[in-house]
Amino acid sequence: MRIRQLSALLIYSAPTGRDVSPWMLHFPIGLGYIQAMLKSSGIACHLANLSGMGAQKAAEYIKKKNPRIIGLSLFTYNRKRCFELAKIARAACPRAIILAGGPHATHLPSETFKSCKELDAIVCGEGEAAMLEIAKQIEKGKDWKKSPSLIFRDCTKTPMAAPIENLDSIGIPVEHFETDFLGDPQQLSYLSTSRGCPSDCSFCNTPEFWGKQIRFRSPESVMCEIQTLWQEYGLTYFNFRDDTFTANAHRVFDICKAIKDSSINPLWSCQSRANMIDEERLVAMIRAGCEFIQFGVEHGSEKMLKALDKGINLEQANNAISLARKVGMIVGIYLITGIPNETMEDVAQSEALIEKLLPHNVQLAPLAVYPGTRLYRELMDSGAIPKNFYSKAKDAEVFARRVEEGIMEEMYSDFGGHRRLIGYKYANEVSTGAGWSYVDEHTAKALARLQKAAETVKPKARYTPEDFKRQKKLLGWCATTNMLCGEAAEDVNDFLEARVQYSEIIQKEPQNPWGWMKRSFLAIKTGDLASALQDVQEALKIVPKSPEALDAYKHLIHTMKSRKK
Ligand code: B12
Ligand code: SF4
Repeated sequence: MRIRQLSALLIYSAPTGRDVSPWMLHFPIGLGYIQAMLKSSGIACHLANLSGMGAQKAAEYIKKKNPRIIGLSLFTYNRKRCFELAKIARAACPRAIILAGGPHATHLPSETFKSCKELDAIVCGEGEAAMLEIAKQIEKGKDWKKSPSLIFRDCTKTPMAAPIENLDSIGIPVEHFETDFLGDPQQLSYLSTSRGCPSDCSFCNTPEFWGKQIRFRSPESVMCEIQTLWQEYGLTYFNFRDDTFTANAHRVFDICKAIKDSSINPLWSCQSRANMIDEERLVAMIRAGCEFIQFGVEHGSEKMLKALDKGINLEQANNAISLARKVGMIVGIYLITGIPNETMEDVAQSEALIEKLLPHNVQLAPLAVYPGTRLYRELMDSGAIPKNFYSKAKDAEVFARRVEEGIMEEMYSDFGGHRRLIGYKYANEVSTGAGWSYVDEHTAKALARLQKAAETVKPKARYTPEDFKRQKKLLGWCATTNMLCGEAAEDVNDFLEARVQYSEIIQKEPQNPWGWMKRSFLAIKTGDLASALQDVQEALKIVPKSPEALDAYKHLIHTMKSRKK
């Protein structure tokens, strides 16, 4: 198929600077899906991650690409950077059509137009069908403004495109990649294999953005993506980031079977809901390499769960986590605090929940107000947040229980017996990954208490040798369990036991790179560099492009050479 002149340049850009989380720099794979759709219809499309790039360099880059359409991916956390970029893009390519898509633009179009005078239109919701139509019309020299899913500055809209029923028809991003400044290939390990969520949590925009009907990619398409990433980028660990990966039991079994039947042995993680999991699914998942599962438990108080419309209760949370612990996965939970009307008694219930459920990992966050959520609308209707809330707010993420400024506290230190002022810190300051926000005193205290509870529970949450024995009896041979058992042994410096566990993986599954890699990393730790080199070379025979194995190999060669000198 003939690829024509560059039709679309799709850009992501996140702010960089003080304490910005590396997650901010992840290129949104949504743009990869749009590229896949355009390119498979013969429309040239390029992706670029301009995060952290200076204005002049960005302008030069965009000018050189000279695209007909410039598409910007607009999330709440990158909105300010995106608006700056639109200005740069307009100056660089005065005749280009500048479009924005993504959750922030979709849910807050008037605020977005007000903050960004360079935008020609916003593409609402799912972007592929709309972008394909726009690009086609432009190629034909016709009026693109009649394409679906558009909203214009004067508030006129075109009808929404129907949701794409067959997600496989879009194509797989990595098979079409043409990118600049993509950065670390490990970010491609985040997979999106479904769209939509049947639940209705008050703080989440997914139901409004993607709809309550879940659409799934087929297991074949998912497997093809994993295999391509394995071969092309050497990825051996994948993160399913579907809102609820486990929603459809049959699909879970099919994906697990496809992984087991394939010639590769990836490890992976996923996210689930406490009411959409059972032992059968968990057993199939861990056997197929799922070592880490996260549940959106959110709170330890039934009253707060209701306030969040979470649609699960504590019994379900308890049951799901007990089952995940029974099969032996590493278990993570998400918890929210700083909910309007939440009291310290409610927070104490979340602490008790942590102690009872024994999660290995707790992701703690103050309740944030995102556009497209019921929480946003309720706070707006009650006057708790102003109309142009997000264009005014200087921070990336705005919390439900916030204060405008933190309380500045002086910090002192002792120098030779003299107390000296060494600087200032802001009390109640919370890093949002893209900047800083201030939460009220209740939220700050709750965060500190829960953080402490999460730390305190860690040693108790660890699986014991008896736990591993029980898990092995339940599962039979399972390389994932051996790996976790080896890691647990390493944690208590029982390197001999760790080696036994990894060696058994090698013996039973010589084609599984994880046995070789783990044993090699262990040997590096214990100083047995010759064995480490042998093992990592075996791993590289299986996954020649593995970034971790290549790093270890280079490190070993370098260290061994310098020791010889
Ligand atoms: C995977 C994921 C991540 C991964 C990112 C991996 C990656 N490389 O993409 C990780 C774990 C790093 C992550 C982190 C965070 N995430 Co996140 N994440 C998701 C998740 C679960 C899936 C994203 C995805 O792949 N979706 C599928 C693709 C197809 O959708 P998409 O990217 O939105 O793109 C489509 C449309 O938006 C639109 N579109 C997007 N851009 C453009 C541009 C143009 C020009 C057009 C025409 C169309 C268009 O068309 C695309 C194709 O249909 C979503 C929830 C969800 N279901 O979408 C949350 C979500 C995007 N994350 C969210 C948040 C808040 C975060 C964090 C801030 C969380 C935190 N507190 O730390 C961080 C930091 C953000 C960052 N930059 O990384 C929010 C964003 C809300 C908002 N209004 O901005 C979401 C929507 C979750 C939610 N429901 O609240 N996240
Ligand atoms: S938080 Fe999770 S379960 Fe709740 S609506 Fe959003 S995606 Fe669905």
